[in-house]
Amino acid sequence: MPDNLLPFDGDVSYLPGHFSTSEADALLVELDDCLDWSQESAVVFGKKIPLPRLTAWYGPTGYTYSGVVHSPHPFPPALRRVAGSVEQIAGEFNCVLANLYRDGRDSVSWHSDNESLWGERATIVSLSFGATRQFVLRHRQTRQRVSVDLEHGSLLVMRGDTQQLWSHAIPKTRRDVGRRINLTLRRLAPSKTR
Ligand SMILES: O=C(O)CCC(=O)C(=O)O
Ligand SMILES: [Mn+2]
Repeated sequence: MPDNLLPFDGDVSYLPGHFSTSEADALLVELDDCLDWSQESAVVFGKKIPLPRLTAWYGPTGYTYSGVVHSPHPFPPALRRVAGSVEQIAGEFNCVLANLYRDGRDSVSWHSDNESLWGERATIVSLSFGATRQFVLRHRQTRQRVSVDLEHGSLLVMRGDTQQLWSHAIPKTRRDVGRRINLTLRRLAPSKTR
């Protein structure tokens, strides 16, 4: 595995070119087409706010966050292939949260993927297709920042205490960027599969 990008309190590694350009080109088209994208809204202080991106959820059970309810969905063939491609590196995954950033106005705000669904010290794999976007990590206590540009066909693995001690975000950008699809692969904690 490549070097840890974090200076302390977690483990994030970045692997550009996990997929070749032609494989990533084909997956970008296939995922755009076959995933069941929807415009969800989050409830913030009692108000429904549309998320600044489209999302799709695949997994054996439903998933709820910020009041967004995703019903259970089995993996389509493209997601089975993608999950298979990371098994050697990070093990098996049974859930995917997919994000579609239509342009630079789409984003994901500061958060950690630290829900009990994923268990403690969860490993989360993130795959990127399409436009390069900046991914920023911020230490929850020291506010120290680390950023990495997530390129077409790249893989990012977050492990250990990363979700407990760091937050992450994809900021909006004024640059004229095209569509980007991100897949976050997650594993349900054993106690949550029933
Ligand atoms: O788009 C990305 O690279 C990050 C998405 C993310 O953090 C999430 O879905 O939890
Ligand atoms: Mn996340």
